[in-house]
Amino acid sequence: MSTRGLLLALLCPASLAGQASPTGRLAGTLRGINVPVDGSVAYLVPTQPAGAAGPQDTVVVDQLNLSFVPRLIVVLPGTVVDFQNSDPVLHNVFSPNTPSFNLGLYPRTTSRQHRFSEPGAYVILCHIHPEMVAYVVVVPTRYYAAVEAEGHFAIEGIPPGDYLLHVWHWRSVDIVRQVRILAGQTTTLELELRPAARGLRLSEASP
Ligand SMILES: [Cu+2]
Repeated sequence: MSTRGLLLALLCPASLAGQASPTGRLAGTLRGINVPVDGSVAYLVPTQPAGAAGPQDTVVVDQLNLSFVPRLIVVLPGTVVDFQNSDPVLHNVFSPNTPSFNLGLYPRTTSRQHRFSEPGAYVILCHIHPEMVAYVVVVPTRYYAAVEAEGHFAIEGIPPGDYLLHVWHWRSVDIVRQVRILAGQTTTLELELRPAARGLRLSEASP
């Protein structure tokens, strides 16, 4: 996973939520069992109904040198992603996940947009260039973090309460763990990421 991808994933940190009351923090360490942890996304979903998160401003994914740049983005439901084409060749952008979409063929300096309304993990492909792949992870919460290559992650400014922590990676079995966030405290936990039995799960939209 590219550094640029992780940086973009962090453009909407939880600290922007502007919580006035005391908040808590989650710090985790992820260890990969026969699978890399780089490119994982950790996010917290409240177990009690909470205010809707998102959408955010339009996010750009470029197609440059026959690659999607960045290869991983994390967005809130309803966010529009602008898939640009900076290559001197035609590209096509589609996702086989549910709900699927196909933006068709389009040339250099043009772009097509898609609104990601439903939470889930979407693999993004190009019919012309089978080596091109990107991931859009739509999370129903603004409390998320990209996991560093060493496996560390931290989510800041979390309102106290009970949550389900999800960890997603395209090659791995999803982790779901109950966590309690306390005001003024850091909740720490260690997790193990394991490879999915059948590799890339193209038919599954749920993160
Ligand atoms: Cu292409």
